[in-house]
Amino acid sequence: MKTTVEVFEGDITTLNVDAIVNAANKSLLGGGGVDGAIHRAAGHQLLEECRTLGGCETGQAKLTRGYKLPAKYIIHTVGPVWYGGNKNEDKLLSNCYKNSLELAMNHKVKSIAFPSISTGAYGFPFERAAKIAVKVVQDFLEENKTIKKVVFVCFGKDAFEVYKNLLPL
Ligand code: AR6
Repeated sequence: MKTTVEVFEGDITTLNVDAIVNAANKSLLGGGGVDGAIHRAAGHQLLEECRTLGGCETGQAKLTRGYKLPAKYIIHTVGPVWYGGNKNEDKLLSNCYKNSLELAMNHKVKSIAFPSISTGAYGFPFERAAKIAVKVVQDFLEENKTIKKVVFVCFGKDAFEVYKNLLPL
C-alpha cells in the first residue's frame, strides 16, 4: 500500500484517523489552542488519564486514548517556546515529530494527523516550523513502512497554502 501525505484545513478533532497529535504543554493538563479543543472534544476522561502521566518534557511525547474523539489515540507532545532560534528550538521541534511518529508506530497506528506544533501560543515562525515538520515526516516514512497516512492539519487558508507548497513529498 502506498503512503499518502495530505494537508487538511480545519479542526483536527474531527478527523477520523488512528491518532491525532496534541500540541500540549509540560503539565499535560490542558490549555488553550488546539490543546483546549482536543480536551473539550475528548471529554473529561482525557484529563483524568493525563493526570496519571506525570507531565512531559519538551520534544517528548506521551500517548492516551482518544475517548469521545473519532481518533483511537491522542499523542501529546510538547513543542518548544520560540526564543529567537538560538535555544535549540529547531531540534526540539523535530524531536516532537520524530517521537510522536515513533510512539504511533509502536502502537500500530496507520494514520496520524499533526497540528502545526509550537506555531500558536509558543510563537515558532510558521513556515520554518512547516519545513521541519515535512522533512521529519519524509525521513521517517522512508525508513518505516507501518504508517500509511500522515495528515498536516492547518488552521486557516494561509497555513494551508504554506504546506501545499511544500508538498508533495
Ligand atoms: N485544529 C487544528 N489546529 C489548530 C486548532 C484545531 N482545533 N486550534 C488551533 N490550531 P497552539 P502551541 C493551530 O497555540 O503554539 C496551549 O495552551 C493554531 O492555529 O495550539 O504549540 C498548550 O496548552 C496553531 O497553528 O499550540 C500550550 O500551553 C497550532 O494549532 C501552548 O498552547 C498550534 O497552536 C502550546 O502552544
